[in-house]
Amino acid sequence: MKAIIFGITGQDGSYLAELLLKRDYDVVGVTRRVSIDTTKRIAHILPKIKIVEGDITDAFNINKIIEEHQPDEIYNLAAQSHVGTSFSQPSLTWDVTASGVLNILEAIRYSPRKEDIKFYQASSSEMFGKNYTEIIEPIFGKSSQKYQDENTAFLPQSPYAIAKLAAHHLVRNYRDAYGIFACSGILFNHESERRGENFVTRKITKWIGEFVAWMNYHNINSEKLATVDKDEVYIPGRTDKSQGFQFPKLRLGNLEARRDWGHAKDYVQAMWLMLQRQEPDDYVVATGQTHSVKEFLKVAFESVDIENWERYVVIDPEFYRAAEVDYLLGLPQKAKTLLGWSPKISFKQLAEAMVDHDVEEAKLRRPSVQTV
Ligand code: NAP
Ligand code: G4F
Repeated sequence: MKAIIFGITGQDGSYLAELLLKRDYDVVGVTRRVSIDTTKRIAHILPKIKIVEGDITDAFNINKIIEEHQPDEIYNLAAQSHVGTSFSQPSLTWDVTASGVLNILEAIRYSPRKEDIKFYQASSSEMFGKNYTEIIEPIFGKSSQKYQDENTAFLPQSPYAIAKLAAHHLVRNYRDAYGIFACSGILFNHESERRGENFVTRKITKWIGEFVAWMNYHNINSEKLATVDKDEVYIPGRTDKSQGFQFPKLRLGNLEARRDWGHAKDYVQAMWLMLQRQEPDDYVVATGQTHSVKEFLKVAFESVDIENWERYVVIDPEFYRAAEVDYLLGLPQKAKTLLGWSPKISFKQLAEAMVDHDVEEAKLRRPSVQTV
């Protein structure tokens, strides 16, 4: 079997490539021409995959790649995937996240191998935006009666979500109109040790890693930090800023937003399973639990024995969005029943694994211990 992955250098692309290699696929990964190396996440498997240069906004290029490599499966994970950025770069977001998908679908539509190609599109829970389904009887114990599933109407709140929704409808339309085996996975937030550093979970765990390394470097613990300034943390009695005795606080936006967070490793499994079915379809992929950004902060800080995360966080309006998605909780019943899929890694395990990873990584950057 041969698969093409668009977006192989991203978080999900790297895990999916690992999964496909384990299943003996020939993997072709499409990467953009950029001025620096973007293959950090796939460095360990590079010798086993074929890398080709391509950009999904270039229709001719995409067509050529698909014709040349004759894939059995195509996974489109490429996108301008940051919701906040989509407000400042809506046009680029549209070109990549919506039009790019059309380019791939058109290439499949006119391919002489159309019948032999299965296509996966990375749709998003952001498409639900402000909407949810509400039921009278609790379905998740006492936690909530509001959820999103395949029957919930979409109400997108950002240029990113609107582009994803356009792509989602294109996939359905090309499936119905031209008989293409095309599936959309409506994936809720999934994170990992490889998550992009400007998404909220990784931003938090990266900060914790650096902070722990800084405390170790000065041989202190968080209780010793009696002086906490508006924007920075100080070591008492050591106020000479040039000596690095201060550390900038973590600057975040809306801490009340709730997300259904899972681990990316679990979620790429669902992508593959969708393409192994007899019939193409769309599936919600989620954990069925929702947590606020505050809850993530609490679990992440507690994993390095810091109880009072509030002391180290500054609310910065820069990170508020023009329109917010307040609540996401996915009901993955269809994926469970038809794909036999369920997540293995819990919210707490996810946060702890990310913190552990970032603490270790920061240690390598700041290895020595100074005694204050
Ligand atoms: P990511 O880490 O941001 O990766 C995005 C990938 O797209 C990168 O490989 C990037 O390449 C590539 N890309 C961007 N523009 C491109 C272009 N014009 N042509 C070709 N490739 C391009 O995203 P992710 O978290 O892995 O998510 C994978 C997909 O799932 C995305 O489509 C995302 O929108 C969607 N999704 C993600 C989540 C989530 O929680 N992670 C949830 C739902 C849906 P560079 O390395 O060169 O930038
Ligand atoms: O981590 P986020 O940037 O993820 P968001 O916006 O939910 O989008 C991610 O998940 C989607 C699936 O639902 C994907 F489709 C999309 O590609 C991406 O992977 O933000 C999560 C929440 C938001 O409510 C945001 O306002 O965290 C809040 N937040 C608070 N402070 C922040 C920050 N988000 C970021 N990125 N940075 C902050 O400082």
